[in-house]
Amino acid sequence: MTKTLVKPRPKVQAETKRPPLYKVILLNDDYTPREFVVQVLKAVFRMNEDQAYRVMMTAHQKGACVIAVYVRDVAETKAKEATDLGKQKGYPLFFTTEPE
Ligand code: TYC
Repeated sequence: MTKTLVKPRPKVQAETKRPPLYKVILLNDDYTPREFVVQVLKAVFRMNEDQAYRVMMTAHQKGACVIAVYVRDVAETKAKEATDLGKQKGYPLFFTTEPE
């Protein structure tokens, strides 16, 4: 009788490995009304009034603010959604992403 030897296959990747994360960054501009920035942050990033106001003011004063961290696909989708809300109103509001 011949024995078939089955080599144990190494796990392709540990199940515990986490996907790389991406930051969503809000950029300041001179034209978008503060209140509109706050509205967008609340709608797209589920912030409350207080959080949204602080983030908006940080971007306003420093030029940019990291607002959240997600997996790549979610970060890119949210950044585009938020940027598009501004575009619809004719504002240059801009959200970008970068790897953490
Ligand atoms: N600087 C804008 C103004 O004075 C407000 C603003 C804040 C715009 C943050 C964008 O990311 C931003 N109307």
